[in-house]
Amino acid sequence: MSPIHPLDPLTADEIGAAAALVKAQPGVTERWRFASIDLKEPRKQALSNPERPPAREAEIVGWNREDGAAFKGVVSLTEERVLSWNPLLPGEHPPMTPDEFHEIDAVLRNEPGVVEALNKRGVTDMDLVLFDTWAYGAELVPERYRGRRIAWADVWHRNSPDANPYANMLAGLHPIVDLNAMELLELEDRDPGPPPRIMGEYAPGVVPGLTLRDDVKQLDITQPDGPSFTLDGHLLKWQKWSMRLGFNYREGLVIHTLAYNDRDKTRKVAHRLSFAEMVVPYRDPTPDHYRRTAFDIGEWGLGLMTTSLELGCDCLGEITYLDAVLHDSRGEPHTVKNAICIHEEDDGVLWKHVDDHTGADTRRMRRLVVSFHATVANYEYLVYWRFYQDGNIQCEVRATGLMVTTPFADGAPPFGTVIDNRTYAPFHQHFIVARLDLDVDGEANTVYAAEAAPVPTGPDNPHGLALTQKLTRLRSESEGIQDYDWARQRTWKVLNDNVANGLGAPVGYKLEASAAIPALIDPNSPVVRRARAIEHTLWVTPYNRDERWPCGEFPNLSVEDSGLPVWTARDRSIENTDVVLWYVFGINHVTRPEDWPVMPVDTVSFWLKPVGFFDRNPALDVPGHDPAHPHV
Ligand SMILES: [Cu+2]
Repeated sequence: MSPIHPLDPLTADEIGAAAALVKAQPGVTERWRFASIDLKEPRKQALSNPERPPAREAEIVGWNREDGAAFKGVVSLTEERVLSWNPLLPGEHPPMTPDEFHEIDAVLRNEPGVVEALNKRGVTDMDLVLFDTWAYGAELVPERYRGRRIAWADVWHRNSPDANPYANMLAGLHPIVDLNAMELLELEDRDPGPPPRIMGEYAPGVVPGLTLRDDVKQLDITQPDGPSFTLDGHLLKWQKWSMRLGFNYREGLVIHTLAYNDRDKTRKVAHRLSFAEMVVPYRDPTPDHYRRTAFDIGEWGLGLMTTSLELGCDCLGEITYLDAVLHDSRGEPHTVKNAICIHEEDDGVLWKHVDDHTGADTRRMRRLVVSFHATVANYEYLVYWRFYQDGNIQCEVRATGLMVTTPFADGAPPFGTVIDNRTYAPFHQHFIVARLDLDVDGEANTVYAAEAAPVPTGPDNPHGLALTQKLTRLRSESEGIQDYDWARQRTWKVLNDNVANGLGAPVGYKLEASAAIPALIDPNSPVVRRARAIEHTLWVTPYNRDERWPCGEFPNLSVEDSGLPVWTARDRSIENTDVVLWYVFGINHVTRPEDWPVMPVDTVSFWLKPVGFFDRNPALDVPGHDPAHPHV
């Protein structure tokens, strides 16, 4: 075992020790719950001297179920003491916890009023019922329940124990619950009319008349000599790339201290890459859906929703797994086995030319893939960070799982697509905010908007074909708020003006704005007020260790986005300094019949690519198929 590195996630022992320190505080009783116990990451400067590692600290959010009083604090694991323990601000609520999801399910299925409502609809076997609890935005909470730890739920019914749990929404039936009192506050019960007859099954055993294809031959991926990467603790090295892997309850996988070894020099590319928020508003104002906006990271936590990966299904080939250590709401640690998958893939041709004299020169591309999968109730998000031999970095997200669908009585609402008999799937969007703390050859970076600029026809351009590139230096946070511009093919270059490449130009990486989606929503709507971050493709801030959550630290039951719009209102300088890019991308999910009853992956990605970081193609040294014959 290698010693703990300052960026390693908390171990089970550390989580237990952190919880014990808080529980020993006066007034912290059995009625307390913990939403998060996470590494308080050291400042960048504190990492510079490996001889003197910074103290291990944990950040904890907990609350008292008795009165709802919530606190946040920091404990020193090195000194074994509580450093701070302060109340949250009014209106701030700790995120939802998986334990509450399960506890309220147990309450609801034994609640006489709920059982009676289900019986009225012909549902008598409670084992076939799923209570799916969602968080609220504060503005949509009924006045009489304001200030409570309140949530609402859908009720779903499966046809048999093996059947799709999300096939049949019991439309119109929505418990409203208090998660501190763990009680039903009221039951919305509207008559949706008779349920439609549908085929909502995806598992072979329950899909009627399904014949599996018989022309799929075996496909094996083997690496008899093992993979070309090494993993030492959380330090991952592959060819010229190196990085440290982190993991936490909220973001899931984190890529730390990413560097590329260039001619025996370790050149930093990024200090930290992660997903900081995900906002999923359903764009359907009908009674079953108007509250349905999920903050899958801020309310629920991608880390807490991370599931174990299975060899041969989730990952194919020579796989190395890393476990993740998380905790429950009582502060007890537990391990998610095989939470992170590391492997390398063949990815087709890297470069090629066929010469009349020397023949073909072809190099095959390899990529290193670090991935994790999160199941957020009905939906799955599969996240892949990919590192390429030519310095490219790709971040891909695959959305799959089970859509929210709803029966209708007569006339499909225009806010979705009909996907089965009298059943529609509401339109919705998945906005993901990636937090990209790039440090291109050091911290002093500047972001430039780069646009294709066609030159008007004139004496110097008589045929009207000239094209130039326009670079706009983004000097302050207000200038750093950027939108994608298809007409100008806008990208963003992160340049280090203090380091020149061999051509005399500043070294850099660019962010290619693929998968950017516009908000397409009234800026005054309650959803946007909670998630102003989704209104733009890119935000740029100067690095601040405490600025982590673009829609605010506590989106659960929030009114306003207290993250990016508040920080950037100061309009700080972002020139020649340590910048953080916040990239908003995702899926504008106009639902399809083909997404039913289980959705084939919908794939989106964005790229970070070197621009002048190298002087020429850095992958000339990738060996060919047969090194004895260099042109083969
Ligand atoms: Cu979707």
